Amino acid sequence: MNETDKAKKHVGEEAVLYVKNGMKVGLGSGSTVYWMIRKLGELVQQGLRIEGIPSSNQTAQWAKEFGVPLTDFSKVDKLDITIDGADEVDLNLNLIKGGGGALLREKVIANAAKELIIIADKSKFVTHLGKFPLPIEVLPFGWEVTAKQIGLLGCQPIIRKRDLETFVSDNGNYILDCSFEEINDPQKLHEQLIGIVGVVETGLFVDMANKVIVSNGSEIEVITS
Ligand code: ABF
Repeated sequence: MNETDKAKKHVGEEAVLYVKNGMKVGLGSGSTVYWMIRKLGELVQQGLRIEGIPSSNQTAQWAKEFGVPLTDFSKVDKLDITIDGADEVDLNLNLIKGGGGALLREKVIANAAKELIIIADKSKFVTHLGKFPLPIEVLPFGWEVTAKQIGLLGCQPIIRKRDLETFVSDNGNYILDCSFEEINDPQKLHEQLIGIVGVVETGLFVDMANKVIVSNGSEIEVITS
């Protein structure tokens, strides 16, 4: 296991310390979250009583595999905590998410939670968001015209592909990866983007994270907003 993977495992396993009996837990997506769900499964085996709401089909599959009970928003109004990964974290704990394509449901579970905890290896930290191409979920209908309007804001949107086919999110939408290079005002950019018809959601999570648990592979640091 390389240093990055060690760090992902480290923060993933550390995050479960924040999960208490009886909690409703938002389960994020991605390879860091994988370690969190695996550990949560062990705790459930030992008697921890929780229910999770997954942010992707992949996460739901891992939860089933590791024995983490699931529920849904027809039975739950508020989540106690959501734990999720990120692609970039800035100095104000604003985030770029969606590299895995699950940003819309990730934002729903983040928004429904009393507390959002982000787990990240050290490499995710940046001074300014934007080096990582911003994922934007768009309606398939007319995506070409939506992409042109997004482009006017200073990027060249690239339609995400997987195995040469257009990538389709769990919600049946497309993802545009948009390199802005340096995002100086994430809130403003999010508002401009979400105002474009055809944009379903952006991967900018502004002022949402309460804590970021970060590791370099050996040491853990917890940064609180
Ligand atoms: C999710 O997983 C995403 O928002 C983000 O794209 C990704 C982080 O990836 P990983 O944990 O695999 O590095 O949290």
